[in-house]
Amino acid sequence: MWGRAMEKRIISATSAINMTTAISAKYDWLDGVCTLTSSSGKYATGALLYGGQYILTAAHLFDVGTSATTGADFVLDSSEYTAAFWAGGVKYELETDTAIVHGAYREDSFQHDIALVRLKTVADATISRYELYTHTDEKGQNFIKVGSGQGGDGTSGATAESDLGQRYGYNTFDATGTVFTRPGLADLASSSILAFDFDDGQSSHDFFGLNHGIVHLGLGDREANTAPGDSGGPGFINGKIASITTGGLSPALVTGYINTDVSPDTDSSFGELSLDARVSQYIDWVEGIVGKQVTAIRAGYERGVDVAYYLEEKLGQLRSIDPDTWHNKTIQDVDMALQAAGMSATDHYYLYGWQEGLNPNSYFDSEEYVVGKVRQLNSNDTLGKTDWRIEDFNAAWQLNPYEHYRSYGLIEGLNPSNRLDSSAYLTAKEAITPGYTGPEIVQAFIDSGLSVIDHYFLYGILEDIVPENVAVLGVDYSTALESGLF
Ligand SMILES: [Ca+2]
Ligand SMILES: [Ca+2]
Ligand SMILES: [Ca+2]
Repeated sequence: MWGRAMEKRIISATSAINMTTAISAKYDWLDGVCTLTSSSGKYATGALLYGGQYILTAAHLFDVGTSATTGADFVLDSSEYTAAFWAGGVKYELETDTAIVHGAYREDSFQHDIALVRLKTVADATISRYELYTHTDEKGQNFIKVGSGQGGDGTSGATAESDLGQRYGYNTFDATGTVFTRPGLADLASSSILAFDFDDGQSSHDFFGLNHGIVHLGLGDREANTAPGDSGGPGFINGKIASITTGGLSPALVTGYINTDVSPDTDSSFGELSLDARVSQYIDWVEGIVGKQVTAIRAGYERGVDVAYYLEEKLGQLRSIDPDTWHNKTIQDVDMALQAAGMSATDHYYLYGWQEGLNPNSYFDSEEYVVGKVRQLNSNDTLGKTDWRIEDFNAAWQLNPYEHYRSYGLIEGLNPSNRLDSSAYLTAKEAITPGYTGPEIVQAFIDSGLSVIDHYFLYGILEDIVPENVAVLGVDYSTALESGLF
């Protein structure tokens, strides 16, 4: 179909079996990635979008011909495809009914390889939904690629037939398609393509280094490539979908390019080139069909932790401790280091981060929270004492103050930080919730197990509630901290 043995793919640089295991063990949030199988035996990959009814995937799953079109989208019956998700140890097999293929896509092109598949019914709420990465700074960023395709290794290429399970790995976006100005790959010269190469750490196999002066020798044993069956699979930056697997090819087959391939053919081996559709170029197209995406980040907000924020906090700390190692690293690198240590960012926060003085999101500040709690103890004359100090609270609680907030903050009327006035927030919620009194809203939060911060990240953002600073602090917190007096 591609003429130059263009393939669609994902393959681990190391053991495919390990990669499969790693998904379920470490990355619960990847459970919104599905395996798409057709009644005619095709298989591919997709990812569930916000709203829970549309799957983002590749256009080339569908037959739309090669003739130029008017640009109108292709609306097709997709019922031959079933979407399988694994979430919480349960397999969900969901039927699809309609595919919307981007109107600029043609079967003989690598461009505009993007489609949406609609599920017959909204997916179960336990399955993760994803937003789209809207920024255009993808070049140079590491990403996590997920797919259901063939396994193998970088030296031998894609050898193992897919078991239709999923694997993930990492790579780095080297360039957009506009880098391909020479005749051999001129048909890829598009700003709506993201390209990357499969590195084994050797300069002689660095496709972009040798051919375009974009030297990057890969991510060691985490470097991965796509393989047949991975088509449509998401590439994530910060938990958002930045790209979709289109395919790849061996530079040995391209006139005018230095061959960096370690094996003669297109087989997803080291030294090959891979191409993804660049999602940031299709935001309006997707939103026109699925609806406006919201800025709440289900995938990026877990157990009270805004993952991207927390990784930024951790990166800042690492840069101050070890600037030589970390000054030019990104939060993706931090995430990879944590994953290599066997934990997610959220796990790290609850195990270690809070003890290192890091905060889980922009609205919780453990120092400000504890000061607020101590002030309340004093003003309530708690246990007949009006000289409570921070060390008294710490001695009595001994755990992470954020866990205190999540358990008691709402009931006790405490602000999580000076940047979020809880009572102002609840008043704003009351104003847009007809039929509910303030106390009923508080009770509804408690019944749902939601802190005010949880509500904000999961719902309040959608409802246009804007957190307000605490209006009257009554005491200069920094002075109070120094003096220990409240
Ligand atoms: Ca690479
Ligand atoms: Ca490279
Ligand atoms: Ca090869």
